[in-house]
Amino acid sequence: MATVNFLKNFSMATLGATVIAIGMGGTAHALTVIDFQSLAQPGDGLSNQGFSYTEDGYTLTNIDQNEFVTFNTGESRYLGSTALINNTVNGTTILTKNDGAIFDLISIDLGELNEPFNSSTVTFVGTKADNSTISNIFSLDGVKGLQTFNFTDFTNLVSTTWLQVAPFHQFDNIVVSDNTTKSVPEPASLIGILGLGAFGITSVRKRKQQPAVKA
Ligand SMILES: [Ca+2]
Ligand SMILES: [Ca+2]
Ligand SMILES: [Ca+2]
Repeated sequence: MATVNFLKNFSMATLGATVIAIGMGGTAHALTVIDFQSLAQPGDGLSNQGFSYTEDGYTLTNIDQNEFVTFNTGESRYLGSTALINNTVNGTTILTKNDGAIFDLISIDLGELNEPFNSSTVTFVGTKADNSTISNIFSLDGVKGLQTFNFTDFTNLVSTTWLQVAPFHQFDNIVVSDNTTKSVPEPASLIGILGLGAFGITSVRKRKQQPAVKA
């Protein structure tokens, strides 16, 4: 019910969560921005951020050997806002919603990683609740700084996956839509996805160990 959703969104917004209610065909959608600002650190250098990061009910998982990292705010490659970096060459990042519910992916900010800054191409693959997949390919402008890319048809997702391919990127401000009017995938589908992830760890850890961030 629109009224109930509005009240829920209103109370979340009052609590400081980055949730906005917008009207879309009479249904209230809650937009959430994953901005990584809780990870910000002063000074130079990098901060290790572990293999998973959760914000606003969504989790980013790194299935490779090197932890996620962030540039501290005094680092020369810091892009003006704390962004997350998969620090494994060809490393895999997976975005899921914590309760296993489906979500829509609206946009993401991508920025160059190493100096001299080069144009990266990043391919995002979304897996939908019906097991079909969708991919979008974004090319960075090669100029230091974050750029917003809008997804096309990244709806009804159970996960989205992308790789840290040379010359590498950092990501920030992931905008997702929590559409509670849609169905929830079967638990078996989620177990299948986690199983694939576990297979990935075995093969990936043997051959992908180089850090993406230049020392
Ligand atoms: Ca947030
Ligand atoms: Ca940020
Ligand atoms: Ca750029």
